[in-house]
Amino acid sequence: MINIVIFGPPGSGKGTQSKKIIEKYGYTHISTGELLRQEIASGSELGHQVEAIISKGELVSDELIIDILSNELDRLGNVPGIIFDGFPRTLNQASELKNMLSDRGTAISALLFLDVPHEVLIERLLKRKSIDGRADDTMEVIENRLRVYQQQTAPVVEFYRKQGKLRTIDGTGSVDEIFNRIDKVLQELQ
Ligand code: B4P
Repeated sequence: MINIVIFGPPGSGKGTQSKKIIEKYGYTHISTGELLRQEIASGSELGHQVEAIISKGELVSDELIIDILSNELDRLGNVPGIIFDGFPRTLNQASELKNMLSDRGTAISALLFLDVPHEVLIERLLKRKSIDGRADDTMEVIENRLRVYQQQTAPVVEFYRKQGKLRTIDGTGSVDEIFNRIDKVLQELQ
């Protein structure tokens, strides 16, 4: 079983590249951002709580997201491969993921780190705001999401570097150019 983490700051193209990977390799996509947006759309009490956090650009609690992810893994059962998109976002989530996968007899194969400069991230997210109107894509919230990323999420890279699983991908250029770089790494893992 191949388990990939697609990783990078907000707007680095995790969701965009995940779609391309799934098309070619047929892996199962788990996007914690999508799972949270579904919870919000359901109108549940939990969804209201989640909405208040996401709209400020903060992370939801590790406890909540680990719970959601663990349920999702149980629901999926045995699949040939998984792309974790937007998870882990803290060191605690990274070590919990290691335990959850080891309990299921598997492990992360590689973390693909999409490396994109700050100004390109802001440009992409503001463009998405004008197309999709996502509530957390306003300038103020984007700045906070990038701050939260630097403080809480960026250290996750070291966790995987130490295990020899870090693969850094130049995340600039066209969607297809970036995918070709990712594809080379994935072919080595097959
Ligand atoms: P996510 O849904 O993961 O949002 P993201 O980081 O903004 O998205 P991504 O990097 O996937 O960007 P995309 O491909 O869409 O999370 C949303 C929120 O949920 C978080 O802020 C947090 O509050 C919460 N959350 C999620 N997971 C959590 C966790 N584990 N723990 C706690 N909280 C959690 O690309 C962005 C834009 O760029 C798109 O419009 C795309 O079209 C464009 N783009 C992509 N590639 C491009 C390219 N090469 N050139 C030009 N444009 C490009």
